[in-house]
Amino acid sequence: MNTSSEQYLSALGANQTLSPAQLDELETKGYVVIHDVIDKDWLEDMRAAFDSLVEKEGDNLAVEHHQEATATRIANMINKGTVWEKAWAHPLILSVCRHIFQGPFKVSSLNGREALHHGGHQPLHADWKKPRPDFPKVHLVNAIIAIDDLSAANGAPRIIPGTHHRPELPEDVLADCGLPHPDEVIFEAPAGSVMIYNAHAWHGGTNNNAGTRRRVLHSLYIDREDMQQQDQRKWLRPETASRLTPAQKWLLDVL
Ligand SMILES: O=C(O)CCC(=O)C(=O)O
Repeated sequence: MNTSSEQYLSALGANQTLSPAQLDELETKGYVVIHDVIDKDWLEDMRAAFDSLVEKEGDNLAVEHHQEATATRIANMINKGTVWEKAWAHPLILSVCRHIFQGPFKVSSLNGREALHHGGHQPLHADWKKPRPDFPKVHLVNAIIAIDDLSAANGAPRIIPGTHHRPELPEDVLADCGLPHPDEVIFEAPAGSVMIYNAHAWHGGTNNNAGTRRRVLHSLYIDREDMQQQDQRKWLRPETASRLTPAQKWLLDVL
């Protein structure tokens, strides 16, 4: 990590100490779950902002990324409200990213997702699909932020511990990535919790059978040498740029 990256990460507060248990989970399982990251008032603001974006964008929802038949998605949230800034630039999330990447990184995208009633199931997948001649280098880290309580009944995400250590994609080795996996763990957690994971680990959304709200944010980070999912040099709006600190601009790679 060069000096300027170190300085920007320090300015962002990405130097929090992780506990030995968290470090062990990141190494062995590939993810860590942290509760009470987002407080009640902030959650209320996020819920209201999420729903108002859904209403406002209608059929155009997630056109900047991709739409999903049985889940609501919102893309490019970096440019859709101040309430999200504290999420993609959250010091604790960035501290975990820093540990997983072990090198400079940037924001790749900030998206919202909600599995609809009876929908939302996804095949197990890794977020990085390209070849990995540099395995085990980490290209992607994701933070799934629970805006609502997440449960097995309402379509919480599943993850297969330890698969961040595997160079293969699940579709290369599993007969059917859509089936339940014997080792899967469901990210069941109260609103305000965050699961931060090495996004080479196999994971996916599950079905929202209960039909209760299960809004989440996907705050995705990528190695600084790689291409962002949503190129912020293209998408950054002047009003977003005007309120960002130099360190936040560095994190979005728009300096
Ligand atoms: O929101 C979730 O349940 C996980 C979704 C996911 O893994 C994805 O959209 O790639």
